[in-house]
Amino acid sequence: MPIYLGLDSSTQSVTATAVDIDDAQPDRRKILFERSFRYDEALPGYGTEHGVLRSSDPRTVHAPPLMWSEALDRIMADLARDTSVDWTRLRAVSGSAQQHGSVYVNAQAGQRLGALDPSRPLADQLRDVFSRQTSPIWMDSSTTSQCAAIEAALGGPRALARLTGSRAFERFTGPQIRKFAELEPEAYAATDRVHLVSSWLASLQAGVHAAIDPGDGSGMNLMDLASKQWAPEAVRATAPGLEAKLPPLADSWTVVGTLAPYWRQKYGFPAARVVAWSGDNPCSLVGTGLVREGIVAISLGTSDTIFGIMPSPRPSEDGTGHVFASPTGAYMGMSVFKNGSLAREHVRDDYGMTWPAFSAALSRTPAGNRGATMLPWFEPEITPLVLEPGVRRFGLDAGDADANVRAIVEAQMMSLALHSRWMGVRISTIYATGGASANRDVLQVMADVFDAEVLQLETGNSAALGAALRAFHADRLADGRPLSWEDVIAGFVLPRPESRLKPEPANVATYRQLIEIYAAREREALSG
Ligand code: XUL
Repeated sequence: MPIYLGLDSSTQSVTATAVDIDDAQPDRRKILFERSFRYDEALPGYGTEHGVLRSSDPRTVHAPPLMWSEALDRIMADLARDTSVDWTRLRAVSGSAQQHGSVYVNAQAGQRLGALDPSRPLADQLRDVFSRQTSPIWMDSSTTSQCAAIEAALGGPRALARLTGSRAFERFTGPQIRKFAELEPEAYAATDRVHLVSSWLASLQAGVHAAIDPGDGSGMNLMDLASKQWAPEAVRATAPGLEAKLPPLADSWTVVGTLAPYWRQKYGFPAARVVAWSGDNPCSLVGTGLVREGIVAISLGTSDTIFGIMPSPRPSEDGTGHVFASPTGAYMGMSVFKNGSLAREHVRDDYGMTWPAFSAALSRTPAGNRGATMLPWFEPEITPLVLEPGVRRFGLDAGDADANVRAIVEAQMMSLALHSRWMGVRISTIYATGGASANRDVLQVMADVFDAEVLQLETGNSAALGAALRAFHADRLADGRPLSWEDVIAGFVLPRPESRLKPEPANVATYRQLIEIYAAREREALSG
């Protein structure tokens, strides 16, 4: 029986999920192995906090690409050490990575990738290949002027959104590349290849420069969403000579190589296929089973995201959301909120609570919070765009711990609902995933605000599972035995029926009014 491995290199941690697939007996498919560690704890030498490096400017947020690389080595070592799994059955590997982050490497990188020495630690062999020591990540919002310049060159935000699926966003890779080229022209000139986190880690696994998949490529403001090729006018408007520095784009199911000798000789893995990596949200789409239109998923992770499949690309007219290519070949609509887990943790810590105490506070307080609301912008926000962070309270006493707990959760859910209206989907069912989806008090607020049923999924890590299932799909395709996406996900991503939460009609009515008040407060704050 073959084993498929999915890795997820996320903002704060790395996770591995391996699945066991018995074709003859779909009911015996199972998750075989799950392992995760946090960068701050496992690799403290990089000095990250919550996986990132901050500066005095809250808009600038980076992370070391060497840390992501070392983390990959570390998790592969952890896998190999687990002798309860017969890793010789490993057929294919793929991965998921935080989106938008860029990795800049010099001309030595190609040769180095092909000659990684199993007798030496991976990190020691990569130290001198980065032409930029730290990578801007999705939490970075420091490129407003570059966004404006790119939009202007392409005929405005709507024209750019029609071409690439999104207007220019500060965290998107194109504006980030432009900033680097403007501020550090020499280092930019010394850059041979600009990878995404996903394509860089795939390159390490395969030992050759790997392609970028259209799912993650859609987060760059550089890809023509219709053709899934680089858009020459966008590439030209971004930075000089960029066309020669971008890896090619290739379908998400492309086999980019086999596990390089480094992994085989050092850890005893077989020559498994390496399938193009993608972004965490595109992978989660597969890992939550959203391979057809109708249902949406909400992931409550470091960022909160809401997404669902779209058969054809319909860019968001109000400029808040994104259309990405889906790794299934269709498209996906998505909105992203930066004040997700870190904002929830902020409130929890400010009031000295544990998670159970946070939940208890939520269940003690009434839906609608007696009209008290919060705009939860602990950090600069992506949706809606807020560059100057600051929490605003309306009729809410900062000293009232319980009311603040309810206020943050209600604010997040109302914001998710408000800023996904552009997708034009009547949401009747939501699959909840990500760390905070374990909290049923939070999910009840979700059900009531959206007036929709909410179901929890079996696995919290839908991105790593999605990557493993993408590896399975691509492996079968490469063998000339393709499977439909329904057959790929069967048996894995079923929501737990007993987890179903139904909206409470009285609460739904409360939120129908409160969301308009929230929207007005948000508009006022943004215009002031
Ligand atoms: C997506 C985004 C975030 C990151 C988090 O556009 O910015 O969801 O992918 O990992």
